[in-house]
Amino acid sequence: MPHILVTNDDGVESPGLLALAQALRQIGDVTVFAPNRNWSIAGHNKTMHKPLRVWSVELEDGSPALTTDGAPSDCVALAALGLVSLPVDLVVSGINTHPNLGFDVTYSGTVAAAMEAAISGWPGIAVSLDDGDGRHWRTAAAAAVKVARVVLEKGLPANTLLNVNAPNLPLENVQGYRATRLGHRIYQDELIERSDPRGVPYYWIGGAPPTGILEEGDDLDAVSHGFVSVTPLHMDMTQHRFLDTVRSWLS
Ligand SMILES: [Mn+2]
Repeated sequence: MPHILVTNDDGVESPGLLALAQALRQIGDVTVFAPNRNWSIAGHNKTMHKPLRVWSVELEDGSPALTTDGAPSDCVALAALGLVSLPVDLVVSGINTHPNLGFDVTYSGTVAAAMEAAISGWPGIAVSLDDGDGRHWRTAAAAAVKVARVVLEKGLPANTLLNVNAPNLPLENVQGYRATRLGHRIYQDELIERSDPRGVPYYWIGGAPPTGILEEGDDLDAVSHGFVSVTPLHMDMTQHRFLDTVRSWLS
């Protein structure tokens, strides 16, 4: 059986993590190593300025897990440094409670864990569930199993990860799977100013959930039409088409 490392950014007690771990046990030996608190929207971290503690805990179904006060990406980094039994054949991060579409991937702790996997030379998959009424974990878990199965068989190119987003629908209502590119998120953030008990102002980034520009072929469009979106991401963020222009500026 392949060895699958499962992590997330919502914390070790998240029902999405449990659903993912349980589903992936169909196809591999699962080690769960996840943060002890919510790291959503915390991006890609490497904790180097403080010690990291690791504890053994149990998931709600009684299965063993490891947890830490580090970030999701720290879980993967610690695993790569030998904190779990090696080798690891695949890292799957999620199931995130909210979607990670378009620019969201740059904020996401869920995606950051899969990026850390890519940096460690392991295939990584981030799995997220769209917003909406109820939580159709089973749909996202089934998508994770399907994609993980293929990745275990075929592998991924170097420095590449997959970003999977499932629609929040009953499994039987899913329209299918689409390979997509990242879409264009529109954030509706608002500055909320309040005063603390001593009258000193503080600020919150508030506002409505993000929307986006839906374009055929992108992740936002696929999920909004009931498809599971699978976006290949690359660690090389170079804007290759702009490289010649920058070169010309410097000549
Ligand atoms: Mn999250």
